[in-house]
Amino acid sequence: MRVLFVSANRESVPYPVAPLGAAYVAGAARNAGHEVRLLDLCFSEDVEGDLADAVRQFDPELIGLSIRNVDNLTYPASVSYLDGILAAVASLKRHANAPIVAGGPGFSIFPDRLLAALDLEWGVIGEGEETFCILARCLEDRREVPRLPNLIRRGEAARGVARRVGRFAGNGRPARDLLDNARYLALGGMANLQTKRGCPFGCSYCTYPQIDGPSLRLRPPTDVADELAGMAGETHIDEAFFVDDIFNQPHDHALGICDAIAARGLRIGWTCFATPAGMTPELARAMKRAGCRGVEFGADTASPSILRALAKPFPQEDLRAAARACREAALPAAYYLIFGGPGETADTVAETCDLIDALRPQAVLAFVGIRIYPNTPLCDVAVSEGLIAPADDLLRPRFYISPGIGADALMAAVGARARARPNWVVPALGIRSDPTLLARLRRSGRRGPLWDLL
Ligand code: B12
Repeated sequence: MRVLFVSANRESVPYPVAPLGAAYVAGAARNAGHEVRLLDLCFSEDVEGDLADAVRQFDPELIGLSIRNVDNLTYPASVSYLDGILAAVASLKRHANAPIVAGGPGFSIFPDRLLAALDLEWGVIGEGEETFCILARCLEDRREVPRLPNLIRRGEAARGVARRVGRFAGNGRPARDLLDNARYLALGGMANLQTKRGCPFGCSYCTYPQIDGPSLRLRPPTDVADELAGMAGETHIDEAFFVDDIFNQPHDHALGICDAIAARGLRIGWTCFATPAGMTPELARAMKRAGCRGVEFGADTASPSILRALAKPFPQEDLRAAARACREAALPAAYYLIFGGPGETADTVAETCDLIDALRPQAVLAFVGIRIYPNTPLCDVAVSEGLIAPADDLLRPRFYISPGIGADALMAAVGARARARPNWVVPALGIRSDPTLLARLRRSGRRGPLWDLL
């Protein structure tokens, strides 16, 4: 079967991100015997024309649409990408007769809602490889499609869909030859790869377990190091980002990955998301040895009461211990903060800022207001506090800000702290996140995490 994959993402902030998820599913489809192409709309200057050309040249029998982002998560400078996605789908329908199957992280948060909005029959929630290939085979053979894990059909409720918990990507690799690596690298993007899938934590606002499933599926460390070596060798990638929800859990798996990378002696720098929970000095040293240029901790807050309100899986003390571990290993550490959670007040904001100062971070990336996603405990809190109504459509971004402080006072408090510190980035308030500065940094030829370049 001729399968055309289309990656709808066109965002270039903080830098353009290659469609790794689509490349994984395309790789699996190719391994299953299908002929595949990938149209990446990221750099397209004429979306309608490029879609029409791709359809005319390839005449696809099936289309896989990858929806990574639906909005930019940034209050008050919120941007929804929905209109662009709707236009791409309308254009695909105009030019092609083939069925369109949607998937991707953005899709997986709103599967039933997006199938209805886009008027599509099929979608895949989370990991796509195996489900997409079985669906493709059924459609090709004109057989009835059985109920499959991760597969959702228009009109079905996402809650009723069983989730796949098997092997990581069926042990396949992404079809990296379909990605325009040179272009992404030239624009300062970090190449992406993954060591595991799944997130076992239950942070109250977060979508990761919904997208990747709550059960961890780990890759053998040598397999990851081989892939990284291949990326360095074949495509001259010198900076990578581990796109795991959390790199440093389970601890010994992360340690194994670092040891396997160090044993290869690769000259490739990398960055990752991590949790302060269980971050040991041993792991920080191993990460440094393996080429880690910096670690981005998803702290969200440092106030004990807000840590509890957000159901973060660590106490404040873990933040101190993680910072100590990184400092001793000379591993730069940045902290993501999200201000405005349930119970936030001027005092808890100050508490967070004071502790973060004490950690002497390399950088702080702060957001104000928390994106409310459906089927999360935070959504229930927002409903119970009357901030949203149960029937509100959350596909268009809505944000939670604690009534205990309010949006204006929160932005003033965070803005004052951030402006007084040279290493705080607050995209919502335009603090050290001016798009022209970011673009200049990206093109400067210096590589690595942008916060390290600031
Ligand atoms: C790592 C990451 C980043 C890194 C990326 C680094 C890099 N070099 O790649 C950084 C920090 C740069 C980043 C930035 C942003 N991110 Co981000 N990011 C993630 C994260 C944690 C993982 C994404 C990933 O690569 N996964 C690994 C790949 C292999 O998996 P996948 O894409 O999900 O693909 C699988 C399935 O989805 C499915 N699939 C994918 N495509 C298709 C297609 C078909 C047809 C099918 C059937 C299946 C399918 O199968 C794939 C393989 O199993 C996700 C959260 C998450 N758990 O998904 C957020 C996430 C994708 N990001 C999000 C957002 C919003 C952003 C930003 C806009 C934030 C901002 N304002 O800066 C930017 C946008 C950047 C850009 N240019 O697009 C949101 C998107 C949801 C939304 N509200 O729109 C997410 C979901 C986080 C969240 N809060 O919920 N991000």
